[in-house]
Amino acid sequence: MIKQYASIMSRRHVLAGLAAGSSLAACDMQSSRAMRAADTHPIDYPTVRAVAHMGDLLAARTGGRLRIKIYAGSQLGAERDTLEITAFGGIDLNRVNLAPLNSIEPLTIVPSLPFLFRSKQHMRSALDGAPGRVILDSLAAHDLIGLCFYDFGERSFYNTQRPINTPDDMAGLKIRVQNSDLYVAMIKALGADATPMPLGEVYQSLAQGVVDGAENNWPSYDSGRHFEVARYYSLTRHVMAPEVLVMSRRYWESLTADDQDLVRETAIESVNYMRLLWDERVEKSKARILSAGVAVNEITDLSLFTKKMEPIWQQFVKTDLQKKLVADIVSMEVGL
Ligand code: GTR
Repeated sequence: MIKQYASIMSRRHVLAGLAAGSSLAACDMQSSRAMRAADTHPIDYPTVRAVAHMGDLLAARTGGRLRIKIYAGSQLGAERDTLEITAFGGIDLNRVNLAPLNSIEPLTIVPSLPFLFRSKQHMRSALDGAPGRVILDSLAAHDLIGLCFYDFGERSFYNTQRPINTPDDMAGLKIRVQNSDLYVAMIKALGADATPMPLGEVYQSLAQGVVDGAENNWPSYDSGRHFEVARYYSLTRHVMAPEVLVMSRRYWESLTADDQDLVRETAIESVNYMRLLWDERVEKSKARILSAGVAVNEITDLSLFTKKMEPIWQQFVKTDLQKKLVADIVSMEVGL
């Protein structure tokens, strides 16, 4: 309780500081302070290190005029809240998953669809190419400038009760999801109950039985130490939804055109750096989880899951633009 209170107070403290900072005149923004960046993950996580790398590149190329200060580990709140703050300009840079953007921008639903990408290469090609550009650009209407996507890996289910081999094994399980109707629908389609909650609350909720399970990639299952309490990890690999780095429109518009180019350039450069870190981190997390004795199982008949989730596509892909994006991504020819 005391710990919780302390964390609320320290978040208030940080947010109060940000609010004071956001009253700075726009033209003073770049010269007077570092860009404030939020991430839900701890400081050693690949997304955080990638944004730190972008900050190093920016500082090196501008003699320290453009810099990034990172508030990692959900210091500024859950992703949904930090996105709102970013949209009104209280946070300059924010690395989030696409899920909390699903209710804000319908195009972000597309890469979040279950079983959309056939491989990591397929995901990378789609996001590095025209489909990715269209999605990043769609965020401007919401006062967010989409800078780049980062790799995500694959989300699979973990729980405290039993291995999942077929959707029947999910019946009655309470599964934590991100704040997104799409994720709620996915869990329901598999016959389980969905409980949306911020990432920071998952460990405790698993330990106390508030939820029976959750779904995430190897690094997040590891990093949040969820594997200590949820000892079954079943490799459904149902979603490969990417991470995204956005800048507040307010900060973006305070930059000169040359600085905007530099921000875009360094963000893109941070993607390759992140991918190296990511691939390494997936292997490390996997090794740590396996050596901790977690029961990990492959799914023999994945089609049982894909069939159950098929109606989700019809339910969430409604606009012509979404449909075109889906068709463009599905028809991409890429090696495995
Ligand atoms: C992680 C992702 C976070 C957040 C988290 C969650 O894998 O990197 O941005 O979406 O999952 O489940 O809340």
